[in-house]
Amino acid sequence: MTGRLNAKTLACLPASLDRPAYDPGAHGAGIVHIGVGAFHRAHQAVYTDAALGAAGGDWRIDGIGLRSTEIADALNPQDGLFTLVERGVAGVTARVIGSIRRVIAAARDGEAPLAALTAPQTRIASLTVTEKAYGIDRARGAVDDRHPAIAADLADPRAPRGALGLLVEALRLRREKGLAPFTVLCCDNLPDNGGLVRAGVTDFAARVDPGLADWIRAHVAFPSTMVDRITPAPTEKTHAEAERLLGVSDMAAVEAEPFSQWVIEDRFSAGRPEWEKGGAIFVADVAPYEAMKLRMLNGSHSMMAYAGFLAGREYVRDVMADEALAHLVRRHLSAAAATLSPLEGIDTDDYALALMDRFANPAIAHEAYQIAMDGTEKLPQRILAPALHALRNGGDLRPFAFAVAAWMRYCIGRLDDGKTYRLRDPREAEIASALARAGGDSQAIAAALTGLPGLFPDELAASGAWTRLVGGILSSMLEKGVSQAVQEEARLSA
Ligand code: CS2
Repeated sequence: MTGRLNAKTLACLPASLDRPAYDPGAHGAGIVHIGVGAFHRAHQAVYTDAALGAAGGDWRIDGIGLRSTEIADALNPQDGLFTLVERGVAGVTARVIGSIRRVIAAARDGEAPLAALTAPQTRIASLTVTEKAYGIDRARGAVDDRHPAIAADLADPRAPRGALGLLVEALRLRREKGLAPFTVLCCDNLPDNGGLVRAGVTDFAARVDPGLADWIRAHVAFPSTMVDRITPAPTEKTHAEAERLLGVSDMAAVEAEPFSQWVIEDRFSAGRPEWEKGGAIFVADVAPYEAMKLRMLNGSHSMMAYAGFLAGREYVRDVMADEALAHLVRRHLSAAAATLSPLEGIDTDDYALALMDRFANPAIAHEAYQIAMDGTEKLPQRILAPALHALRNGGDLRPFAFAVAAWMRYCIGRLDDGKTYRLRDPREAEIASALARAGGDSQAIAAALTGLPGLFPDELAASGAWTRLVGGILSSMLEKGVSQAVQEEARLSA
């Protein structure tokens, strides 16, 4: 068979292939999801597919791509269908997912996102837009006026282009029309992600219409969630694998590890799919799960992305195959675990062992360079928060200082062999001018990057113990080269 995956060809796929246990076309949409990238397709869309199969309901997803038109062009001709390729140690399995109904490309169809968000049947607005897209200043619990999307949307709030602006305008219109609000569900790797987005949305709304902000405070639910599944960016290989398994082409296929976890606060004002049918866990308080995942999984991910990339390791699995780096990952996991409050039923040693296996998965090609991007958005919750905890409680600071020194070395944008690369960080211009002012001295570089406004907690930046560690490790990386510095670091803590 040749052709493309879609509602017609679905019936002709090989019998061995898992597919929706329901007729996708018979279910309406109840969720509008902003950010239909690979992570959403390998995570929330899969849980929703399981919920639709087990319990039915009008809970399909209308996706919104804020910038990209590619995902709409890949998924719409396929009636929203795509393949999830799961790559584990035991082999490859594939499953066709039917929970996405269509994707709106906001760049092309400016009216459609608000139309979807204000449809009476929309009961949940969820988001996976990456940390940098929100533009919320956590310390002030307010939007950051200098954020490009926030500034543009505050200037023209009736024609929003950013995630927060869209949510606020949609809620304003729903209130005006007498429609119940949707629940806002943030699925990005941010601590207290529901509380953070609530603060941003209400502050944005207050600037547009204070009465709207009061209404949002009183009526809109913002449950927090912890999302987890290692999902490398799809490549040509992903498409080729899907085509081999399906017999038809699939331009929206994604690949992921077999492991998946979703922990959600059960506070939905207008109902929700039975995501527990797909294995989601509903709890009263997500915070301890979030802290564990952000500090252990994401924290060690960031550390190994910087140190591994600089030491010439392309993928996470290559980092894990390097004895010294794998040792530093293990060290980081245990230092991060020591900063957590105990969580009933969870053993952080077991969690760390499971993470080591997940990282080492030889079937997943997860680029260190992919994880390294947006460091200034990721470090605070992944590395700096546990570092501050360690500082206050006499814990082990060195693993966190090593991660920060590796990030600083990465900010220079040049490998030890002279090859250059792009930083891909929303603050890269600021970083470049801080580095230009600092010159070549490692202490000056460390001080300049530590001084980036709002990045490091004051208490950490002011600690002599901390700055000495970071400066010392950075200088060893610059003088001896990263590979040598990694070897010595591993020996030191063996
Ligand atoms: C990674 C995450 O790219 C990154 O920063 O740390 O995307 C990570 O793979 C996921 O959070 C795993 O759930």
